[in-house]
Amino acid sequence: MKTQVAIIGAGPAGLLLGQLLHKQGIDNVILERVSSDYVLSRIRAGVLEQGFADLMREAGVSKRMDQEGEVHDGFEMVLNDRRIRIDLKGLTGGDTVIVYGQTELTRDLMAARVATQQTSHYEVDNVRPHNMLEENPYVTYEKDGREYKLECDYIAGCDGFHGVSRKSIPEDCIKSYERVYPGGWLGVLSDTPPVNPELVYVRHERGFALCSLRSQVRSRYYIQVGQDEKVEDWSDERFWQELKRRLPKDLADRLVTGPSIEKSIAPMRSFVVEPMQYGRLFLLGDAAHIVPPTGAKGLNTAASDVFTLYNILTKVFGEGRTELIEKYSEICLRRVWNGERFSWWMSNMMHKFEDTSEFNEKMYASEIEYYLSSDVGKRVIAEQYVGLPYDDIES
Ligand code: RFL
Ligand code: PHB
Repeated sequence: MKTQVAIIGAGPAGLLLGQLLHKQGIDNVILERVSSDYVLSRIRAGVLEQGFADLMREAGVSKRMDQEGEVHDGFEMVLNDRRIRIDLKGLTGGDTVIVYGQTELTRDLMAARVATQQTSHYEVDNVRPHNMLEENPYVTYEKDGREYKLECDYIAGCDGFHGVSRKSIPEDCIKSYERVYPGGWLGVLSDTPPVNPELVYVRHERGFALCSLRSQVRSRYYIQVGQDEKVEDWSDERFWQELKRRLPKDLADRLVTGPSIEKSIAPMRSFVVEPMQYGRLFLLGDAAHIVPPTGAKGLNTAASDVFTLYNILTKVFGEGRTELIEKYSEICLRRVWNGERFSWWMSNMMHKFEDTSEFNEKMYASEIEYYLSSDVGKRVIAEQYVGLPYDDIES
């Protein structure tokens, strides 16, 4: 078997890259470890930057996102029970975000792949990239007990944080940077009307809380929990009670509770690997970097990697511009570190971590008070929340 680009992983990064390459006539095959249903069962991101939405449009898969996604002009931050609005549109001169679930956009991308008869192999085992420093790389994998070899020109490692791509790079050729936060986010999805039409990020003595949504009839709520907490110990009732305690009174009073349709704990980690490539293997999305979810930057940063690789490969295959290959990591990392900084900063400002000194605790409280009391401070938050522009690959 032969293709131009072998893509490992059918998360949003792999699927979006595959669709964009297909539009340019570049053949690609996706290899995914689990079933498509399992991929769709993972409840994750909900907030899309404009750049992400534009890429979905360019890929020709934006119909449902444009119909059903909600455009949000702002969001709220709560300090000491005071609700402060970040007017994204006003502060950035017109930029907004779209609330549309990662599950839904993944579903749209999978459907487009089937409709355009592109090849994807789900439930494959033992995926391994080979010959990455040579001109003829290939990927081996097993399906139903048989071994296969997929020859290709380039390999896109879109297989998330626990994938095989990053681990295939010799340790002395990459360096990683990491902060693991003590604690995580306990999330609940419920078919209840959201407590507020816009997202609400809450800083509270008992820990962070977030009120998010998927639509006007489906809510997504999160509370910060300690690092040893287990999801089994959190009944729905206990979750709603704790959430209410962290919300300002007016929101707590009008919170509509109901049975959870999904409940899970997401860890909080900041992680970056440099460089994001090894010969003809490129790392994209969570395979190369992780952010704590506070700034809503994970999926959006994956999308900017996709934008960069897609534009580079279009010129490589279309115009023979192979020298651009070497620029991939450098271009991506500039934006990656911005997303990392913003997510780290938002996390520090809004959470209570047990390893933060009392002094730093005071500094964070003072810093976020200062930002939210100043129009310039709010603008700095707004500009980063809507997403910085993508870098031109010729720059
Ligand atoms: P994914 O989605 O993890 O997909 C990787 C795919 O690779 C497969 N795989 C393999 N396939 C073949 N062989 C192997 N050896 C393989 N190993 C793994 C996996 O099965 C999987 O299908 O990575 P990708 O595509 O880079 O996408 C990244 C995003 O999923 C992630 O950054 C976001 O979900 C993060 N995130 C958020 N990002 C945002 O931009 N906005 C948000 O509002 C937001 N909220 C969130 C989030 C992540 C969360 N969790 C659970 C970590 C909220 C939460 C709670
Ligand atoms: C979500 O709706 O899942 C969500 C929204 C904003 C975040 C993180 C998660 O910052």
